[in-house]
Amino acid sequence: MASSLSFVSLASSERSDLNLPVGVTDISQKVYDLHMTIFYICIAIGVAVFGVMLWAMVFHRKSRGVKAANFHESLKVEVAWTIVPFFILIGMAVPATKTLFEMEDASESDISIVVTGSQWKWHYKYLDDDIEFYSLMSTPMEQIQNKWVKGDTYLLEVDKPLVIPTNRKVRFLMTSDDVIHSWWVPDFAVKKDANPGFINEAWTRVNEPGIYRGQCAELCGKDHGFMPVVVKALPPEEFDEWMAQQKALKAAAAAEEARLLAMNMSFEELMKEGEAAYMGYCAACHQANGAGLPGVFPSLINSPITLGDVNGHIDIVVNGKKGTAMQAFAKQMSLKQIAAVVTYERNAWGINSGDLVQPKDVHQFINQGE
Ligand SMILES: [Cu+2]
Repeated sequence: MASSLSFVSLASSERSDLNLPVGVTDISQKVYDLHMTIFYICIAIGVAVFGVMLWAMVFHRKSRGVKAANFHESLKVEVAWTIVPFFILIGMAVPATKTLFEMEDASESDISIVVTGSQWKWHYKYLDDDIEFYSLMSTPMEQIQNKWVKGDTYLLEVDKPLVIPTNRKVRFLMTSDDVIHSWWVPDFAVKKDANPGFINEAWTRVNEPGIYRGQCAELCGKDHGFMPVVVKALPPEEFDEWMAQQKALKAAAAAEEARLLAMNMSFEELMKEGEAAYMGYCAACHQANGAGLPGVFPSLINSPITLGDVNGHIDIVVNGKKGTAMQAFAKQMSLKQIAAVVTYERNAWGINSGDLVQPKDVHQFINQGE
């Protein structure tokens, strides 16, 4: 009884741990229907074959005194067991081929996205809009190391999901930077290998807005289990808004960077900005007079940092010093503030080295490793 109940729920429920998901696209629905059709055909064949076998074993067994028939080369039987499977296979192949052709037809798409796998992250590039970004798993290390309680989306969460519109045909162009990966989102019925040097096509048209999760489905190295796929499907108007926002953010970041890198600040300007930044970020520890607190926070006057190599000075502000209270300020301060504070510390409190550090110098330092 229990097994027949679970069989019913297996066939009818939308979400089952035992069966394929129905998904949220017409194709995923077709794949699901196809899968169920074949499944029922298999059940029918199984019941028929084992039924005849059991019937023969029970009612025609030797202990009942039944004598085995003794015939050879029955034309009727041989024709039947050739013709019947032939029609069964044709019956399965026709709908399967139709669905496969549809899955492969990425033509007349509304938008195209290049999906590039690399060890161990996904990169998405919207071809029509010149927007691109990496999508990295965001599950904290502490959960993986069993130090924190694992969330519902453990190993299936990313910092920046792929965003696509609903009700539009989205074409994916899959490729890879290194080894073979496979981009897989079960709810879309899309699973396609991403091969280095090749481009594979796939497509989807999502009916329901929502967040859909998948994984890399090709064993691609030690962190294969740590490159999830997360897709956010937005209604078309919201997608267009999101895209406009991405473009505005990109333009703003480029303009600010270009402005900063093109300018040379004067010594006075750097000292003024530097003093303000110093008071804001540094004086709490190193004190307003740069003398620090003996035994607790080092003095900056007569220090090997402020008197030494400029790059070493930029380094300690940008990257901090591990194991000490000196933080990395790269993400807290702007390029301009870092340049100004380094200039200030090299010219205040009677040091007067005359060194000028410009935002572009800090930029160059930060990017030299790339
Ligand atoms: Cu992979």
